Amino acid sequence: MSNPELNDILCAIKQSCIELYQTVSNNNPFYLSSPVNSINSSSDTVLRVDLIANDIFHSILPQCPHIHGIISEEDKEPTYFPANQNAEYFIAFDPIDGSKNIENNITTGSIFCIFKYPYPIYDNDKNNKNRNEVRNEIEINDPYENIISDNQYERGINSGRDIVCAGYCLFGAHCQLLVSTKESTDLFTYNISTGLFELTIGQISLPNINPFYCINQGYSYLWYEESQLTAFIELQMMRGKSLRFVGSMVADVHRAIIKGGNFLYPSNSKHPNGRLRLLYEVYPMSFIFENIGGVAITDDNKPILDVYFPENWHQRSSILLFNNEDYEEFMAL
Ligand code: FDP
Repeated sequence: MSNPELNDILCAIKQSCIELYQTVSNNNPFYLSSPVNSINSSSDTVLRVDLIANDIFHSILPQCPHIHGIISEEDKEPTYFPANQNAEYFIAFDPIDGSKNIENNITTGSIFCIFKYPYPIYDNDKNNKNRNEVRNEIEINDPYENIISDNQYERGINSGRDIVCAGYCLFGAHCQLLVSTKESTDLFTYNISTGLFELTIGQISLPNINPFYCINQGYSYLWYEESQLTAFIELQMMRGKSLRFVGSMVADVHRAIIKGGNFLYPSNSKHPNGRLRLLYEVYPMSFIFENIGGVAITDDNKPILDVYFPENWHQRSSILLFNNEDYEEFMAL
């Protein structure tokens, strides 16, 4: 990577992922998946491995001088590092996605996205101007009713378009890291004997084949009737496509990236705003999908990366990830 600061940040993320991979591999899965009697800020039951994973990232990331602050799905609010006051990057991450799959030995993974502040921290005029412009625009035409909190906009982040790098690390039969920037999306596999991530596939682009569709179809009783989504699923079934749903978003999205197909997690009557979290799951996967030639939209057809940075750190969102062929079919319905 040509940006030395991003390189340093990725080194810290890699180090965290390796430590987490070793922890997951070396501990009893039933111990890791035991609940710790608490609910996190996203209202999910917290498992021991969620806490362990979060602690690992929290202990390693502050050591990188380019990181101004971080927030994870397990945190109530962001942590800012006083020693890195003038740093320009902010990281949102899901320390271990799919953690409910740990006890049955199914792939889980860490997901992250790195925002670069549009303006340096000392440029308050620009930051205020930017914030006010966004606020006016929202008041005029925002159908999503997202209100901007001054706190989150103090450094000028507007939306997912301010992400400069995103990726995930899979903990499965192999430990694999996917890193995506506007320039390139590359997949690396961890080599236990060298202790390094080695390049497996460079310059990934999305396969234009659709052997599978991927959705939790068990929730079809909660879907909105006669929607574009239900019509699309009927089409998949009529065509005899195979259904795949691992139940770890990170593994389901990875399959679509490597073997083709889509990933669909729509809103429903139980989760009218969607189920997955915008900052920790939805933005990063959308950034990756766009970079490799795919499309990422909400179920009312808004490009996800255009959705304003959330007022609530744990805001949920619907997410539909398509390759071009699937997208065209969906839009024609
Ligand atoms: P998990 O709670 O195990 O972390 O992040 C939420 C998530 O997993 C996703 O990885 C996964 O796609 C989804 O939950 C599965 O939830 P449902 O079984 O309710 O669809």
